[in-house]
Amino acid sequence: MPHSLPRPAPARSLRTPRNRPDIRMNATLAPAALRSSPPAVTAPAGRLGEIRHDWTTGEVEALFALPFSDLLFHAQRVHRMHHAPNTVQMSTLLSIKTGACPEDCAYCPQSVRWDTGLERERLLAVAEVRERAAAAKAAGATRFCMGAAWRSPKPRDIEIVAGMIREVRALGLESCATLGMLTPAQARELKEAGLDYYNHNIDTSPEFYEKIITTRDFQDRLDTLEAVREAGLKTCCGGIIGMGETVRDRARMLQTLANLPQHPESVPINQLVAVPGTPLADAAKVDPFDFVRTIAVARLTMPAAAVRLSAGREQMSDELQALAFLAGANSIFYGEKLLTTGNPDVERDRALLRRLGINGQDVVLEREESAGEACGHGHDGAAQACQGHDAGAARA
Ligand code: SAM
Ligand code: DTB
Ligand code: SF4
Repeated sequence: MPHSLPRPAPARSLRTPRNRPDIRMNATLAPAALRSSPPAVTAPAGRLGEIRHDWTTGEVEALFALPFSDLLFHAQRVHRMHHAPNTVQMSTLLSIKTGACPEDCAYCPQSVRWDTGLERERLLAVAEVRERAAAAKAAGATRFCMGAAWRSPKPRDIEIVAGMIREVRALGLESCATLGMLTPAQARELKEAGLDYYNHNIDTSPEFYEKIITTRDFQDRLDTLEAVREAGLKTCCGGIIGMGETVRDRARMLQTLANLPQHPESVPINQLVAVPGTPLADAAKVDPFDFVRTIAVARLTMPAAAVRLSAGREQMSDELQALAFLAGANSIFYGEKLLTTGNPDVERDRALLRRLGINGQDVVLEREESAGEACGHGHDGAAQACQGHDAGAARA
């Protein structure tokens, strides 16, 4: 196995500061007081930035244990090897079927087991979904994610959702769905309808899972993820921080994701939204720096994935979100609502992104991309930012 940093991906024109000197201070130039100090940055391993699937728990825990600034430095460096800096992908969520879910997920306001005062709603009509997707596009989102409070969809549900996916794609948006467990045949049906991403979170470590959900097991989640992959869909898979898990659980969750045969293209890191009525309503708050550490470790263990600063942003300061972007987050949920709980309003997000000099990411839908008609900038990957468009893509 190589023990040096891999070269940046050659096909992408990222603004990696290749010509700049290493920031470690040359001993002869350093002020006297610093001369005997150890190097400013201690690399935890020589393979950072490499796409790996053999992470040990100890290695991931060691990343969590790094001094905060060292961890963020490494994460930002790896981020720039694989991604356009200052670019964030924006997805808008819509709950297409709300509440009365038979599962017992302890964090979820939509479980029928908890009295959260949530009003249940039937599956929305395709026309309404189309309207909401068009509004999301007009506001600047590039992906539309449809979520349903199901354990698993029925055949008729899949037919209707397939119609929604077709409408979303016809608007020029990427499509994502999260509908619970899928059979391989259902995953293929969704792919045929034009679905780009399937969201299915492992939520936490294999060990902590049964403390949070008893109506399905960790292997059920992995089985659906495999069906989704087999169907040729991109996966969106992450978890929740703040449910009473240990740092080891966070490490084990990220290790599990990083050691999948293929990394998820998208890794949502949710901070628990503690909803009154759920068993986790009074869960202890996460130290914000520990949340940022989790983002950084996701970036380091899955260098090419989009890491989403996901649920919980409404409760975060602008400064904390900026730190999360520095740690390698490059995707957000955009729009006033997540599924049933709040999210920052678009004006606040636009202002924040503008203040930070962050652009919304442009996408070229896969089918258009292969035809090479959409922008003429020669993209090499469906979800890659178009550098040629970046300047004009500032939705903020
Ligand atoms: N029912 C489907 C399932 O569980 O896969 C799809 C919808 S479910 C709401 C999607 C994800 O939302 C969950 O896996 C969980 O990670 C996240 N989620 C749900 N409630 C949350 C909360 N209160 N705080 C943070 N994330 C939450
Ligand atoms: C994900 O990881 N987070 C989103 C999305 N995938 C479906 C959902 C967050 C839900 C937060 C609680 C709610 O709004 O109901
Ligand atoms: Fe149902 Fe999904 Fe909520 Fe669990 S997370 S209760 S499966 S909607």
